[in-house]
Amino acid sequence: MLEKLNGPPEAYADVRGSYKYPDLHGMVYFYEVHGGTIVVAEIYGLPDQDQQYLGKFFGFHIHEGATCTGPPDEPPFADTLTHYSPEYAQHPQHVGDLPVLLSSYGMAWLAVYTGRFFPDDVIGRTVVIHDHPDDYRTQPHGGAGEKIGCGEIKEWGSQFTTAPGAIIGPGTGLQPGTEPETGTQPETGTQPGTGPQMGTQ
Ligand SMILES: [Cu+2]
Repeated sequence: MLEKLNGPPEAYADVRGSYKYPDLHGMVYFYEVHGGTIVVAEIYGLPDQDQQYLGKFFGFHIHEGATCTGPPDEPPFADTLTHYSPEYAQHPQHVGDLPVLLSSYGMAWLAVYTGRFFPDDVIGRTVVIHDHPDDYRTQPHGGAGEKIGCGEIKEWGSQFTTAPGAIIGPGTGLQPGTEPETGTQPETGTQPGTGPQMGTQ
């Protein structure tokens, strides 16, 4: 299945932190493969400052809401609602339940296969990162705590046709030089047809 990652994904989410976590950012990619989806997440700026070497675990789910918005008087990303679960299910049997992220010096990279959904099923929903690990028991959210990061899941390719300023890449609020291995390179996946470059350069 690994060769699938050399091509473009079917969907992606551009993840940003809440106002309390302005350094948090990254990308999540969704590749359709083998009756399901490979989810690849590359996230920077996770809050593990007091435990950088060991890192920390952060809850990571697909939520059913479509946007990373919410009323100003509510906790961040309230409109992401609850875990994506087309039919009633208990946690962690929601379709959108995923393994936790593990950070190291604020960075996390995760690849996981799930047969619970196809990329098409989650376009128009959101990925959410929480400040605590998921215990995979507590109802209904795994005790994962506050929503600290969020990305809206969009069809791959849509980022190339939207208005200037909406395009992923330099000048969109990402901070060049804060990502250890990329330097001044554009964020991955900015060139049509090439797909994200998973460290294959
Ligand atoms: Cu969640």
